[in-house]
Amino acid sequence: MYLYIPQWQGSGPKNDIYKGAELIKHSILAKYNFVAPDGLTLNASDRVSDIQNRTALLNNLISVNNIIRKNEPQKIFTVGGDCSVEIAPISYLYKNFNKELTVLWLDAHADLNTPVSSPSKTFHGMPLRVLLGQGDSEILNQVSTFITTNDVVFLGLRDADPPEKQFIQENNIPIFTTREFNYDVNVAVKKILQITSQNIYIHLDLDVIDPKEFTSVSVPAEKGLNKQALVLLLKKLFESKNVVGASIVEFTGADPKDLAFVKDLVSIYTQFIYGKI
Ligand SMILES: [Mn+2]
Repeated sequence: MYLYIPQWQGSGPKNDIYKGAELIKHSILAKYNFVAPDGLTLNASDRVSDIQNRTALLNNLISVNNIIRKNEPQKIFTVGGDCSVEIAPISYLYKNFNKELTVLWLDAHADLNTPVSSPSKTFHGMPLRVLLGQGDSEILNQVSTFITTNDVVFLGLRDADPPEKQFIQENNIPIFTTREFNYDVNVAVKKILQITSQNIYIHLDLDVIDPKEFTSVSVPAEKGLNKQALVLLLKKLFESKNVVGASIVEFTGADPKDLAFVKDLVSIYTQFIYGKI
């Protein structure tokens, strides 16, 4: 299924991510069969229990769970929205594929904070930790199955907070750096294919891309992936693995030129997820 989730509240006080999602929707998604969850709130809410907009985010997590459970899809392609929109899709797919799923986290950030460790208290820095079973208890109650640290591979991570770095080290989570990737994409891809399971989920926060090539993100970080290398990786993954889910998240739409690249990405995903449309 193709899910459209323009939730922005995980990114902080400004709704730039909502504007970016709407731009993608109106410019690109019209010809595909995207559905939005019922009951999604696009309002801000208070900071509670060290999470900005917590009430809105908890409500939206329940809404996304509902639409997925009602449809029971085999594959899910999600266009966001902020990074935290993927908690429900990833947890569902992990359960559906009997825990045989590698979650490939393409992101400048680790998204491994807890409400206590998070410097910003924004929820888009926490979704991977939630998927691993740690964080706000009411939010965790809405997650049906937790993944493990053995199921995660980072790609392009370069801006992790100290507690996140410690967590990654303690749990030996592999990281493919942008340097080795941009240096020889074929070698890096080969290694990624070797250490991942046959079923793959691709989380794609657009801030994994180098800000010199793509600026329309809310938390840019220097020295990112080349767009060309990213496209090659995605194509190889779709050719070699069973990609059961994927996302495009964190687009602000600040530079309209970046929309063309998002269009290319949507086109790659939709060609492979459910075949050609
Ligand atoms: Mn990020």
